[in-house]
Amino acid sequence: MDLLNFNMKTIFSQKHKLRNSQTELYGGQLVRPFECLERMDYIISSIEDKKVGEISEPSFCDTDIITKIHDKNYISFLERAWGDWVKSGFKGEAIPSVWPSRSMPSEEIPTFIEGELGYYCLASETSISKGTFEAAISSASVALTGAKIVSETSNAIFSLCRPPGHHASKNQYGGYCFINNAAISAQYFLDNGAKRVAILDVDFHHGNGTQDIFYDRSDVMFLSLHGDPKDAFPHFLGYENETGTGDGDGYNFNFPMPPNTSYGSWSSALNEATKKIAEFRADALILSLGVDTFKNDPISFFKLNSEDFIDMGKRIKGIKLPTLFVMEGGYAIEEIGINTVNTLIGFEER
Ligand code: OKP
Ligand code: ZN
Repeated sequence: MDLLNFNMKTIFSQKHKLRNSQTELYGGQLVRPFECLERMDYIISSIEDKKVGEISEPSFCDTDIITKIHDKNYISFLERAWGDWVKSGFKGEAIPSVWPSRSMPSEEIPTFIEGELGYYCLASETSISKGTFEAAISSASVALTGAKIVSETSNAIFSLCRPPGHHASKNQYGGYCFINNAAISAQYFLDNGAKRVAILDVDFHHGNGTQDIFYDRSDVMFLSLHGDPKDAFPHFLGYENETGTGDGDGYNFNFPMPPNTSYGSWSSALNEATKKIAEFRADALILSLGVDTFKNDPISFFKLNSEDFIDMGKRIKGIKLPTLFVMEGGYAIEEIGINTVNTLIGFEER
């Protein structure tokens, strides 16, 4: 008796709830974060409604892989940041207020928490609160468990990560991201037999962290479709002329698109990206899946409809590679479930 309509397994940890920040600096006010824990409830209930497949807890994590991607001092900063902030007597959540900007290019790492926050943070909307590090590690374990299964079985897996990861660089957090779940998964594939891995980032925002991590490497191709950084977060990376450096030259592709882009032109860019992945002869694909390209997303400006995500899933299936889906953004929370699941269903339908 098969009660499932599809057979895509989801990895998910309840520990994401440890990330429950109450403040996001937005438009000069402290608001409830867009990246909230209810996002997961909507996705889980759509997975159950559409009978996408079984949902299981992560069973694997590896700090060595995490520190192949992120600097050790960055990870230990994340681990102690909340405690140090509280010890310093601050009352709110931890938000940086000063940065090593262009006119202060010293490489020294400050020792006081306010200076450290500016050093290790790339954007101030992301407050650090109690439990943030523990949730980020659980999110990493969701990604790595998925990567392990894909690597062992070649079956597609959905790693339902929260917090997301694609803005986290080697040594900076921000854009709601702390550990780069897609990047550590790519490293897992490479350490377990893959020669080349492609990371395709379809979140509305440019995956600056993933780009930074692999910019000088030819074993991971990074491709990102996103809102033009002239108009959209993260603003300071994601232009078309960023093609990689050193060994990585020719292995980075950005497809920035203007406000009001709809699925017609978006999917043309996807087709171009798909061709690059085929030429690269990747052994595995990681899809950084954000559904904030949706027309009603409150912080984004593309115009995808819910049905478009089904077609997106079909085209990703057409790449014909062992695929790990890693959850990134999506803030129209009423529709985040259906948009995410439509992508998975489009991939699973023949
Ligand atoms: C994280 B992910 C919009 C401000 C945007 C941060 C967005 C982080 C997005 N006015 N602030 O890529 O979905
Ligand atoms: Zn996003």
